[in-house]
Amino acid sequence: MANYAIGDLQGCYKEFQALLLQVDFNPSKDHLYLVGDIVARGPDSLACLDYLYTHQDSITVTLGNHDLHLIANYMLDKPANPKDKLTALLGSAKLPAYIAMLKQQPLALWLETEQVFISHAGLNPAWSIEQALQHAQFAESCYQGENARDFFKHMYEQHPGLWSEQLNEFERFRYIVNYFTRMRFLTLDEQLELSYKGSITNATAMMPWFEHPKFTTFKQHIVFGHWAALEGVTNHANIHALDTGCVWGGKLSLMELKNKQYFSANSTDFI
Ligand SMILES: [Mn+2]
Repeated sequence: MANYAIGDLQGCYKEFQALLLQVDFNPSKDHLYLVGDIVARGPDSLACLDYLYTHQDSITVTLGNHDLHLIANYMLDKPANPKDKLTALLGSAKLPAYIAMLKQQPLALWLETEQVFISHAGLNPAWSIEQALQHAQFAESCYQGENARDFFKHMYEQHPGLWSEQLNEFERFRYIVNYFTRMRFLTLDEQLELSYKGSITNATAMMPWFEHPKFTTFKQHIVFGHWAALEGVTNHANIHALDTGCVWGGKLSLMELKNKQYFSANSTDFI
């Protein structure tokens, strides 16, 4: 029995299958954690969800921004962006079942045995792992509850800069979702910086979230995706960036969670 994590699939089904073959993934014994962004931009989002659905007892996803966007569009009856290449998925008779499956997935996970925290974008340094899991549970109850449509309606409004107990439930939901699914940079006063789209080298008055001083003495492992431009590099042995840009011509990365051993499949082998 083994546990694995794989970075952002984004419809890269062939590389996904190649990786599972490489590690001899056995759905009847092993468990697979996907760090989110299963769908969008890549060639075969439908095949990825077909596989997840068939093996859902052996797979857990920590939802990414693209997954939440798919659910939101579905629930709010909004059209997809053509560049997301979701036509086949949106035309599938299985779509309602796939949306229901995605909605059951968490935003964050803690694996005690492996000492691994997993979420799509990482861990907000202002939160302990326990607090992060509590925030994730609140947001999950929002998108799994009967008022889910209302929460999705408010998901794209302005980010509430600071956490406060005065935030209403929609603002709290949005704040938590943004940290778990969209975070890359933090300002020097530790607020989420969502507008900057440049490189780390050119970033001024901000830092990648994992460069926060908290993480110099952080002992647990963090597994995340979302940030292909990192090319897997965080300069922290215990902070694992698994989005290695498969959909952009890079590779798909897998980590065996007990021994922290890496495997990859190059997208250029599948053109
Ligand atoms: Mn993402």
